[in-house]
This record gives sequence, C-alpha cells and structure tokens, in this order.
Amino acid sequence: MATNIAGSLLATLVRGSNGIQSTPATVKPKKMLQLYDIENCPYCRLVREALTELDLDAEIYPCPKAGERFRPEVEARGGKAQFPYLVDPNTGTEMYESLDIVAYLFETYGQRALPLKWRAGKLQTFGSMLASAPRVAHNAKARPGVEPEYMLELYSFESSPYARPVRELLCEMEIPYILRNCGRTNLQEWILPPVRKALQITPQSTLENRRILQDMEGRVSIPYLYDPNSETGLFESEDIMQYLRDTYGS
Ligand SMILES: N[C@@H](CCC(=O)N[C@@H](CS)C(=O)NCC(=O)O)C(=O)O
Repeated sequence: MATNIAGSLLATLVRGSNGIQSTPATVKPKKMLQLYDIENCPYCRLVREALTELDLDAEIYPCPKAGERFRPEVEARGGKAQFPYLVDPNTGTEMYESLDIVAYLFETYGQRALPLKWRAGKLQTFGSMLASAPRVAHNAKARPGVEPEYMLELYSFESSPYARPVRELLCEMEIPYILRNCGRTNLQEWILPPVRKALQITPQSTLENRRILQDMEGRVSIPYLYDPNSETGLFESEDIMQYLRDTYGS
C-alpha cells in the first residue's frame, strides 16, 4: 500500500496545483452530469480536474479496457469507444474530446473566461500524460464487481493521492459512483487531517460537500465513501478499498 500511495503522490506532484483548488461554478447543474471515464486516462484526468476546479459533482461511469458494462453505451450514443465522454442531461449535450469538454464546463457552468492554463490545452494534455506514467501498473483491465443497487458516493478531489487508488479500484470493478468534489478553498485545508485534529483546527470550507461531510462525520478527510445500500460511511483509502472488495468483489 505504501508504494501504491507513493506512486499516486508522484502523479499528484507531476500535476502541480491542478485538480486541487476550487472556485465554484456560478451555476450548478440541476441534474447530475455524467462522465464516461477511465481513471488513468490522461484525457479523462483533465476533465476530472476541471470538475474539481469548478466544484461540480458528476456520475462517473467507469470504462476500463475490456470493460463490458458501460463501454457499449458510449459506442451506442456517440458512435465510438473513446473516453472521456460527457453527457449533460440539462442541455442535451453529449460530447467527446477532453479540452472541448473542459471549455464547455467553464462556459456553461463556470460562466467565466477559460483560465489561461486551459487555453494552453495541449500543454495540459502533455502534463497529464506524464502524470499517468507512474500509475501505468494500476491502469488495470476490467475485473467487474457486483453493481450496487444505489450509486456509491465518493468524496474526493482529483489530485488527492489517497483518493486516486480508490477511484482506480472503482474503475477496475466497473462500479459507477457519484463523485462528490471536495476541492480546497482554504489554507488550513492543506494541513493533514491528523495534524488538524491534534491542533484542534477545523477549516471552514465554503464548499457544500466539505460542509456536509463535516456535519455528517464531524471531520473532513479525503477520500470518504458513503454506501447508501448499507448506510456505511468510511474514511481511509485502505479501509474503503477493502470494503469495496469484500462487499462488491466477485
Ligand atoms: N483527443 C481525445 C483523446 C481521447 C483518447 O484517446 N482516449 C483514450 C483513452 S486514454 C481512449 O478513448 N481509448 C480508447 C479505449 O480506451 O478504448 C480527448 O482529448 O478526449
């Protein structure tokens, strides 16, 4: 597990400040956005970074190599198996192409100019490819688990080194989930949860998901998994992964 987290941290460091800080979108979608996604795909990562940066939640439909659960849906809807693929039920928009999706999200929901870094889109793509390299061994083929009746909810932000292995496992198991974005807006949120606890610091986030987590569990630590099927809530990436294997592994 330690080497897993070290590799994940490397991917985080390669992406610098991307996929961590949030400036919430001006408009929140009424119906949840849907993203057909491969966790270690460099193009999909860019879309998930933009979701964190805009503080938008989304339903994630994992489409790992050789996956049979959601890949056929993308082929049927868009004509080819290419990822990421965004479905926005609010506007009837369905689209391929990561940088087009990022621009669409900023225009439709951010309602602000596309940040400069995203205008240099090809540079972002290159950086994201570098970040995928340390995770190649985790870019597993599909090993489908049992699909839960109600969607699991993962509180995560894109560049969290601890949330990444959980998302990788959900992808491998082809388990769809609601991605509850929990980016950072506050300097105190950079202090690790155990240190915060020791110093009795409780950051006051402006983000809804962080506030919900704080109210629900009395603390914020990412990742956090909520399973409405068993009404189980879990912190700690290792415990979450064990729970997923025990509960939905086949
Ligand atoms: N230009 C596209 C490239 C997308 C792309 O090549 N995605 C790869 C995954 S990283 C893919 O869909 N491969 C086909 C497959 O996995 O079956 C974008 O930016 O979205």
